[in-house]
Amino acid sequence: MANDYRRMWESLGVDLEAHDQLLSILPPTFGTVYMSQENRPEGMEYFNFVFSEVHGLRIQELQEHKAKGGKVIGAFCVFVPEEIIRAAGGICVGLCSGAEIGAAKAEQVLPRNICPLIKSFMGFKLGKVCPYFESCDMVVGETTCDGKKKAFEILNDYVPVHVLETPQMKRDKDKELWRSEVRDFLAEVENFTGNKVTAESLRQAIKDINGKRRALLRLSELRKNNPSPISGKDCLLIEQISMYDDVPRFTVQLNALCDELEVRVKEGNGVGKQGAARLIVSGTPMALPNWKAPHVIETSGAVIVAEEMCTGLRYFENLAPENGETVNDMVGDIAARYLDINCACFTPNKPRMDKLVQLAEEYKADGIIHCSLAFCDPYLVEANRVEKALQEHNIPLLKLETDYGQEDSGQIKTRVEAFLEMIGKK
Ligand code: BJ8
Repeated sequence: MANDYRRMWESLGVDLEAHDQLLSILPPTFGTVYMSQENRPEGMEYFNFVFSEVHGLRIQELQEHKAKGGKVIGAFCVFVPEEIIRAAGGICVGLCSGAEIGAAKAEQVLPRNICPLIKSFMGFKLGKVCPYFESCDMVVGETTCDGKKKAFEILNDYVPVHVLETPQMKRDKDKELWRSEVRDFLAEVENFTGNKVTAESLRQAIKDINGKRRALLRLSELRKNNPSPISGKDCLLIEQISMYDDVPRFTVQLNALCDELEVRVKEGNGVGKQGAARLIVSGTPMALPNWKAPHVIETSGAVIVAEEMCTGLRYFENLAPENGETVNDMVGDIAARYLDINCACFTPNKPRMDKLVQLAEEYKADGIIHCSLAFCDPYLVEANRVEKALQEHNIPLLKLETDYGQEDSGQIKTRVEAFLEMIGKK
């Protein structure tokens, strides 16, 4: 089987040597971060399996889809309306960009001091290390931040990129611009896949994606219990996998895990020590395999109960209505649903502050850790507004700025421990 996979990667044009290096890091890291946890729910088996097959089975499924004439479309942002891709018979995969691979190659076309997520996606593409990237017939970019916006021009030299113009404000004229962008995207996807999006296929795709988001919401709700029945690290893994796994299969498996967690809640069977700090993490997305900060936080004795991030609540907290009559109606509904995402690219972004205060109360959180990638201006600057809002509500906050290297793990641990001591949870 391993040989078959190697042949498959080779046929995709993956650089096998660089890919071997990536694969030599992933399993040990996964073992240290995930398999070392105690009292994990049995339902995590499926997600362990999906991760163990990260470049195997799922890639094979994508190839089978392509062999039948289907298209694979990559996305870097939760603004990409995956309902539309699905309705046109395409498969949408979230491209990870969570590892420091191919940095030297990326720096040939990008400045050194740029957000690690941007450097990572360019490094993955130029280094040909990611079979997902190499499976993509098209990539969808967006204009959320300047770094990404300009990097997509360069990426377009290597793979066709369709860029969605995401507004920076949420006024009526911005809503109209975004609606027209979503409409154009639908036409582009129809053209690219050769499949017409019908009212029926779009309604079904909305239902399917809502099903996935509902299962993720159900998982979130269960974490409101004290003790939480599952670790934050496990939930982050599930949220990361939700971006690329088969939609109906993922939904079934996650609901089965939630059934198990409901029993755990009834039995008072939770993770973490009695009285452990309950923390929310907020900030830039943590793309696979970026588990550094959650690992440090949870091995310091706290339990993460929610992620106010795009690998987290921002991805699934809003649903599109399922009763649209026409394609046009549903495009409007989808556009509205996506514009409700509280990304720091918006100004002002008060709904994000309100949401954080609300989440702290709902999840009975002892504090919030704001975790931003280095050189990410939107989140690093917005951390000031977050701090102000949380101070007004006496919610303790720790601000972290980090990248994909492991060098600062010790320093982060010291700061997390000091924070836990400050809030009386150490
Ligand atoms: S909706 S958070 S997924 S843009 S970390 S590349 S912002 S410099 S990732 Fe994001 Fe969409 Fe917003 Fe979510 Fe730029 Fe910042 Fe890098 Fe970022």
